[in-house]
Amino acid sequence: MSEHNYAAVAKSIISILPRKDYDDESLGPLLVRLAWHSCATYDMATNTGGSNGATMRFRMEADDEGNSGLETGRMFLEPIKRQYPWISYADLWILAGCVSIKALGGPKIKWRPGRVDFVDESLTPPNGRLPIASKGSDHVRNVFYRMGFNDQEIVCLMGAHNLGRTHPNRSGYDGPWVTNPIKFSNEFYKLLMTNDWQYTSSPTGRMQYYNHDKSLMMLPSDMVLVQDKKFRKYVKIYALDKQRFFNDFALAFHKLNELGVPRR
Ligand code: ZEM
Repeated sequence: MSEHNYAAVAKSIISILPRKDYDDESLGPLLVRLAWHSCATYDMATNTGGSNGATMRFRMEADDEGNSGLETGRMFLEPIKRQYPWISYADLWILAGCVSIKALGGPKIKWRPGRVDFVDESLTPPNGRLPIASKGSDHVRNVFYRMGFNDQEIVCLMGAHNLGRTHPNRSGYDGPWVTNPIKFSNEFYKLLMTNDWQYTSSPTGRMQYYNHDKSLMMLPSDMVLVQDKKFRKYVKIYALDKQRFFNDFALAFHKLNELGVPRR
């Protein structure tokens, strides 16, 4: 078996994405969220957390409330890890996110391997670094500024909510953001700009926004992007210019994937 054949791993990941029995028939969105949460613990001030280390393998991070459901994503990648035992989990999770975005019609994300799996469990970042969907613009800014992102990058990265859905048995929220949750597009921004949103309780009692027939949803933290004037400016830009969104997203997602990864 040849090592470092990341193209072969990518191909194998693409082959397991379609699944008739799962959600909207693709594992892609879940794997994008797995990659995102493996990065989203990063703290620039202490250079801790982030995708290097694959610390979500450890109980404390796996059990962080925000990571609910991601054990399923990690489980789906186990056969790939067995097929290519030389790849680190840390690289595999990020590669799976990049490959899924492209396979679902999104931009090509620049990929760099080199992450390692920590053996020392004490290097696991503390719980509570992930963003909380019920909170407002201050919280959203604090979390993303802590990672080193600016307002434009925040709005851009949130465009990943063009993919997938919220699950009552995971986060307590209910429904997809867009009409085709397995096609990467800028529809999320277009929908944010409409007035079709009612602040209502989900079946589990979480407060969220539904459209008129409850077929689509927004999290309170998504709605912040149009309530806050500085964020709203970028929502408008990305709603009107899909190509610009794709270009900016590819840069921001790559930056996310590199946070805390030691590079020579
Ligand atoms: Zn999400 N996200 N996210 N996100 N996310 C969910 C689902 C997905 C927040 C959040 O609380 C939630 C980013 C930013 C933020 C994806 C990607 C990215 C869910 C639903 C919640 C509650 C989980 C469930 O029930 O299954 C918050 C508060 C965010 C920032 C303020 C960024 C940035 C992302 C990538 C770049 C994706 C792809 C999903 C869909 C997962 C799936 O299983 O379909």
